[in-house]
Amino acid sequence: MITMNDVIREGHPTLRKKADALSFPLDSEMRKLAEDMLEFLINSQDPDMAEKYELRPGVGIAAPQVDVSKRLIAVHVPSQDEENPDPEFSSVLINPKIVSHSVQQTCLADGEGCLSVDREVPGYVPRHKRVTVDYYDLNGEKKKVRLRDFPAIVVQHEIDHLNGVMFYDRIDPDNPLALPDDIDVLGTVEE
Ligand code: 4LI
Ligand code: NI
Repeated sequence: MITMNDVIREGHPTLRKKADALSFPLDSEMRKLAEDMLEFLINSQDPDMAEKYELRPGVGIAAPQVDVSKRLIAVHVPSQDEENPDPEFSSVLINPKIVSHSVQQTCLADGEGCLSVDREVPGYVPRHKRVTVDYYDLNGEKKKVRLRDFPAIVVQHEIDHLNGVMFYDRIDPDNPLALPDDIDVLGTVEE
């Protein structure tokens, strides 16, 4: 299983590389990696597993974060709705591509965290509020998904990793807490 020891941290050159596209059929090693990445996220969100294995909770992870420079991400965003036991979005996405997005932007009120960044970086990270993403699943089937708000932010953060981009590259260096006009802030009482 994947633990924090497998996760490379900022400063490692792999995090700044553009990852390579995958081709199908996936080999068994890549398939296993994809399954392990999704399992890591699920474990990291389980209080007992997280404590036992010292996992930091995450909702997204990209293959370059485990030093595999391939275009593969896993996302597991739990439902906030108590009535609904299904996760809001849980998938492995291979060769993901944002094919369209809203003009409207959003950002997290408390900023973004990253499994590869062991410090708090204050500042708003502007993201598209809605995205349409084309990708392939583990079986090589072509998929299209429309996401908004938190799941959309997570997928954008993870696709950035495939392009060597860190979330803090998107924070305004002169004024980290300046908000672009008309941005919608997620996780505030107005939500
Ligand atoms: C425990 C169990 C407050 C601070 C609020 C925790 C289950 C920050 C937010 C979680 C923040 C779960 C998250 C991300 C932020 C902050 C990621 C807690 C795990 C909230 C996910 C990739 C950015 C994603 C909202 C510096 C490791 N995740 N919080 N950002 N959660 N989580 N990101 N921001 N301020 N990062 O981190 O997985 S996109 Cl689900
Ligand atoms: Ni990250």
